[in-house]
Amino acid sequence: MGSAPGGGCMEVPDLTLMRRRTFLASAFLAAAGAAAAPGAPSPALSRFGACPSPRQLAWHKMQFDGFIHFGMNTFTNKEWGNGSENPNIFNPTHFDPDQMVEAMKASGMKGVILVCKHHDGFCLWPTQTTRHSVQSSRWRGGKGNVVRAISDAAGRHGMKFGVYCSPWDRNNAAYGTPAYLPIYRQQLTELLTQYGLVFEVWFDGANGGTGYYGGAWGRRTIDKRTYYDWPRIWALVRRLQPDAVIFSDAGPDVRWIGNENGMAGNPCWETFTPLTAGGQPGVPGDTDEKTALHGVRNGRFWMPPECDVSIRPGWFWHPSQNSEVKTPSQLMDLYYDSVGRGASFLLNVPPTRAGVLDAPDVASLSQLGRELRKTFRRNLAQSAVLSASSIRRRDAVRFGPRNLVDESFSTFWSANPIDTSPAVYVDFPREQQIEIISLREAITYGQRIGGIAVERWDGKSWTVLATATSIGSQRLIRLPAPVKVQRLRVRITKSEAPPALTGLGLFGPS
Ligand code: FUL
Repeated sequence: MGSAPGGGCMEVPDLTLMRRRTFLASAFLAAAGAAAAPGAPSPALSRFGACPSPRQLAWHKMQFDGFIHFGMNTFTNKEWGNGSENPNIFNPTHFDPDQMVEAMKASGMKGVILVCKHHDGFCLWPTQTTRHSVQSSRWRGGKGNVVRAISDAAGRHGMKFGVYCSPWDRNNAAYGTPAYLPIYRQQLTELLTQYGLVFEVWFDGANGGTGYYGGAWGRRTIDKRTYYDWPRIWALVRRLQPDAVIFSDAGPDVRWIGNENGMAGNPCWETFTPLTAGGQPGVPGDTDEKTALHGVRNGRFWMPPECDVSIRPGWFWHPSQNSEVKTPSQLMDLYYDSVGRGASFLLNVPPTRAGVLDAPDVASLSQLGRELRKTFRRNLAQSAVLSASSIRRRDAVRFGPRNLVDESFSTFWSANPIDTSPAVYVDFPREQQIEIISLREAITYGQRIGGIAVERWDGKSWTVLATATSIGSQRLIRLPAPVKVQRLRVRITKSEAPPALTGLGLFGPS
């Protein structure tokens, strides 16, 4: 018995494996011999396929954000206003942005995206582009600014801030004509220049139709692909907020998952080729929902999915839905079905007419946060001996399995390119109970892994506890029941390039 190249773990007495190890060991030595002189920097791992941009990498780290739908509909008890609403109706009596942001933060969210203008066209900030805004409401004598208040509160509580500004505007007289386009760009310009750093700009896909455009009821039909001149809008966002990701049905940076249930498909690839838009990214309202649900293996673009869903049946607050607030356990399931499949989870929590989050919603958020903290409190893998079937360049510092548990996204374990069955071994000093397994790929280098098996050593042989295909930014596996293990391995069963994993988490029952 020897130790695996990562050092530390007991070898499995399997002859085939031992033969392969011997072969691998000599191959490593040969590779090491061919390497540059000692002290010379080794080249970085080469990237595979479409890879994330720095702004996408920063977004991937957030994983869980809040959405706020608040506006005219809150007061009219509707989901879609038609553009004829009287601005005076908007009058929250106890508006408290800190209460909202604090409750969201308590759930584990990292950012908050505010619907600054919904399809009814009412602007929650004092825009120069229309009178149909908070300026014309009696709220705070027309001096209120919801965008300012929420963005400031986000800043105070260490949350990032994002904006949604509906392209469709059922109030604007110019909607559907070329004259609306500079108005819309001006609205975006105001939002992207006056409220600090924005982490995400959310472009909704609902487009064109009936409304009270300029006061007269009518239908305005537009071509969603050409009308808005999206390339010009993307360029504007890039210029004003270079670090913000742009969300729409098909990117360019983040794609819609294709449903409003908060669930990603399984598998779910971070890469995508938006075929409905002629293979090009970035047309809101234009996607193939079935394909978006799973993404496209080796797709043309790194375009990770976002799963949006409301904590209530509606996006806006309706008193009749007070008893339909999702429970902490439903929210936990959604977390596993989104974050746990490499997507981000965007959970809408709509404020009441008073301008606060409602008690049942706050209770669910706080319980969810407690549950998440409890579940992921202690990574048992940190106290285990970690080893690997092989280590890239035999450089255990840069590429060894210890990097899997250091909580850094920039260090990772990578196998030697000639390792045909790469695996990481986990040896606990004492038997442990595990229930949740977390894996993260080093996605800077692309989505490489296409299959893994988590196996438990029962003293004689390996038994499979779980398998998965896509990993990406994170894969969370919940075992049906806690399992006792002393020795475990994560075997990469399929990979398009030498695998590179940045995180391995093993969590017991909470
Ligand atoms: C949809 C909109 O029509 C809904 O009202 C909501 O804003 C949701 C997030 O996106 O397309």
